[in-house]
Amino acid sequence: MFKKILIANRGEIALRIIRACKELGIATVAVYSEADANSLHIRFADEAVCIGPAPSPKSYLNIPHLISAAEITNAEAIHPGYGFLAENAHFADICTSCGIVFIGPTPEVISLMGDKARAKETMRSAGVPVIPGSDGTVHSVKAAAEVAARIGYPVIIKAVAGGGGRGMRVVRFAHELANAYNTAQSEARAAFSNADLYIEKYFESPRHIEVQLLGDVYGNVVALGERECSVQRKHQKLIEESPSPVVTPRLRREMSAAAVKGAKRVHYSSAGTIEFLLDNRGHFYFMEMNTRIQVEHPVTEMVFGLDLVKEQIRLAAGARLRADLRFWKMRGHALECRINAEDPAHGFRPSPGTITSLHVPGGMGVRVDTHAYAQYLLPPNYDSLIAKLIVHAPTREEAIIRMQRALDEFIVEGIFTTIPLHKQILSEENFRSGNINTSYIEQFILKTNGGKP
Ligand code: MV4
Repeated sequence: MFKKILIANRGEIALRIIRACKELGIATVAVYSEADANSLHIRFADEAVCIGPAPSPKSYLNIPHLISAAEITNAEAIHPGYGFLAENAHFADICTSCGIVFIGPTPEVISLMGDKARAKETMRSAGVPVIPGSDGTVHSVKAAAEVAARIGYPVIIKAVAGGGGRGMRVVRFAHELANAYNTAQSEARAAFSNADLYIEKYFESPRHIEVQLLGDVYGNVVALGERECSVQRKHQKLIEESPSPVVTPRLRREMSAAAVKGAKRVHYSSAGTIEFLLDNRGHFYFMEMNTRIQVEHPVTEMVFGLDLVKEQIRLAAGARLRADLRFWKMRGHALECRINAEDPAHGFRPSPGTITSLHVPGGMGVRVDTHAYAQYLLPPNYDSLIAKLIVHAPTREEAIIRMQRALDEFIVEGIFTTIPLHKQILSEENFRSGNINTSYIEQFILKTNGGKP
């Protein structure tokens, strides 16, 4: 096992990784930008190294600075968390060349899954159902029009280097195709320095359901149930849960088997997630694979009673996947609300500043993953997640009641947060009956009252 790990991240996930390391008896090195000098991850790590000024490209994305910090502290491995360099194949490759273990899959797999068209082709050839569309990329309006005519409108044009909702264009009629194609191409070139596009059948209001995976370097892969992530706004998830209210034991077996088959095909060797789109007929299709630990991993942890970050670290150290994991069963229901420093009453505008007072909920079945504390000055430079409130209860109904109780106890003063929005969603009838899809927020929350919760 590693003796010392450097955490190339900040915020709640840096604390989450430090906690796992402490329980594994591994020493930790925090890195921080000048804007994060008063952050908790520095306090709880054994050592801390400043890696540059506030803007991420100069600090948390600065590969030479991170490698130097690992070298001067003798860290044997780097945990990238999520975001920043977590899915950067070049960074994973540099770590390996410098004799530092990158805690994640191989650079080859990161790079393959980062190309959404190649990822899809790989999954299709492994026998995983994929969304009907172009074979690989399309290189002209004419080629796109031929695919669209074959699969039928509406279609969606996506950037191969996109993902997470960036660089997409929905096309409802043939006469809109040329314009959408050219716009998508320019946007993709500007945003990702890669203009390649692919095209697929567009599903209206699908559900977003993802399967958690763990794989080892010996070819063993296990699926740990699904997470329902349909409650999102502009591709930012707001609430996640496990299990999904619509996934039956049979559908779970089918999705898990497909996800395991796909992961085995690429020799996947870490914690990872396969995202599926579930249509209104109950058919599921591969969408993307995320090669990192995800923000919403705690809902899976709560229903399995398993520490995914500890397992991910053990796997990176070359451990075999625990053979008994295949037989573990999900227990109860977990919900996660993302508490962001944003004002939902004013278009979710960011709300940085000082948290003047803070009271965090507790009690049975309540978990709060946060780096916030009273008098913490939230810097404006990074994402607005300040806490993840996770509850676990025997049933979905009880989990919802427990979440309402915990949200009522959560007091954050000095900044605006998404807490009032979460209270509104949890009392809304469609959410309570599990009638949610990717249009849920636009349909039932924002349309009803002009965005004011
Ligand atoms: C789609 C789709 C409908 N049809 N693809 C958005 C994020 C990226 N992972 C892919 N996304 C979508 N792809 C087809 N063929 C609808 C979405 C989508 C979505 C997916 C998951 C979660 C939220 C979403 C919100 C809007 C659209």
